[in-house]
Amino acid sequence: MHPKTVKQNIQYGTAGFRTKASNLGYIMYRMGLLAVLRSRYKQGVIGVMITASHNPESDNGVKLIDPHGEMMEQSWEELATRIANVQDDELEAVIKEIVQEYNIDMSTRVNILIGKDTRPSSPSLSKSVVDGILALSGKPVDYGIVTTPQLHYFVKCRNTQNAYGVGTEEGYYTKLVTAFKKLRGDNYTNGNYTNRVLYDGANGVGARKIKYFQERLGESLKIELYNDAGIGTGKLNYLCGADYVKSQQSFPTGVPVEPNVRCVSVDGDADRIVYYYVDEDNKFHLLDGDRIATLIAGYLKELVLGTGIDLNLGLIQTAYANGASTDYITRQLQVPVACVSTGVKHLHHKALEYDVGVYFEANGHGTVIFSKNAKDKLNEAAKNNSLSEEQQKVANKLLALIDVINETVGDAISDMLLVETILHAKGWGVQQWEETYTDLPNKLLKVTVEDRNVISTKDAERQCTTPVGLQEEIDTLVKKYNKGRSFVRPSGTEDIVRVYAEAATQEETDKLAAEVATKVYELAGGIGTMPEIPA
Ligand code: G16
Repeated sequence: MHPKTVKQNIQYGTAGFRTKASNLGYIMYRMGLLAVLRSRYKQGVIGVMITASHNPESDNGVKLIDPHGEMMEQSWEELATRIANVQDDELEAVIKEIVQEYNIDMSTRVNILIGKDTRPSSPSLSKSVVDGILALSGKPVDYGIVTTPQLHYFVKCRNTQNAYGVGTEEGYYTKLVTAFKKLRGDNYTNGNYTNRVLYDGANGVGARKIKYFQERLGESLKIELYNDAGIGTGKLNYLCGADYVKSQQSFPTGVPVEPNVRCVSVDGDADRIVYYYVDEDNKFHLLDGDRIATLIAGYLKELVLGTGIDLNLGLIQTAYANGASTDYITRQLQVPVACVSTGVKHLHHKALEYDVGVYFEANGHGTVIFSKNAKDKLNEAAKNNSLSEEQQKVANKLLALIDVINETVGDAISDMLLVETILHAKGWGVQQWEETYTDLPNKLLKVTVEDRNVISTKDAERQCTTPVGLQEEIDTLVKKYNKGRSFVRPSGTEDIVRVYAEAATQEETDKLAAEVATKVYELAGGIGTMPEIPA
């Protein structure tokens, strides 16, 4: 039914398979098969999300969700790759091999939850996933158009028999909004904080779903929606959305420019968010994932101290984190920081080591997870009369805050509600938030090369090991600049190499980024136009 149409092997990337939508039919069918195997192996409900998130509208992709609601365990990525790339006439044998290797009981009936974003290609790809699930006698449960984090939430709810929350869209909105309103109380403004935010929906599913929040939040948070174009208009993520705003460091199209007003952009499947504003001089200010992480970690640390409970809190970043943010977190907030490779799967995994694990990528992808120990202790503290009234109050506040958070994965809308809650509690406007530290100027560039796999990295992607000589060139360039830092890595979602640079001034940063990009072009088989170095 779904023959293999592409000769070249496809790679499992940062967040599953992602490529031109027209090449994905057979991959989706095969991921339907894999989801059934995984579900039987784990004896739990699995999710399949059809989305290419921040990529252009013509791309699509698939993300697999494990029973706890997190991304599929990495050890199974190799199986996904094996199934995706095998020839049609060998597919059945490979499935049998895996069933044997993992001792999978094929008699159980399993539920696979399917969600999709608003891409025009998503309905037919979803049909291919359904065919794959049915071929192995699994039961597809179609949630239709939902955000990626919603599907993660539904999977977790199903696997906890709704203990985590009610596994429906209504259940999701009710959980988040009830907790948000409880924390906000009757005073919607506080000090410099105003209850108004301009929201860029990236012309995707995040625009659709925010409407349900608008209805339920009412005056408690006035969200003005922009970039809500219909399906198939070609406008998804185009000149707007979280990835555009972060990588271009500029204001998106379609959102009115009002000085000093808080704005947010989400991406194509609403799992990332960035904040920004323009000042009176029309200067653009970005508050990205690093800023969100520091705001959250600082506030949580205050609350944890306020309860008097001993909980260990840590923050997880990637090499893209601005050096100034890491400095601020370690020195000022005194919160330990770990650095891992790009991809929420890596950050989430590391965050599980803490009682309170805050993780964020600079691109706005992140959340907070609380250990069972932390939740048990907080629940005890909230009822423990030997603690002071204030300590009990703070424990209750933290418990409500946990309900605003989608712990399964980065969730743009839940993150926004969390940031708004913290700003409200502190009485901060966006400027006070920004004043906590000064970002080092930074720049992201993309270089197209013949084969991005010629670049390999180590040390959480901060050093590149091949092509030979490239790291030495980067080291030499970095040394020329005050506070210079740069690294390169192959993207796992786009067919390009990413270059990151930061330095003391924007001018130096732009130069360093372009020089490093040129070295990548020369040593890693660049194609197309050569990067230009500013004079
Ligand atoms: C995905 C991952 C993120 C990652 C991003 C870019 O996000 O979930 O963790 O930061 O891709 O990855 P890369 O630099 O490898 O292209 P999304 O929002 O596109 O699904």
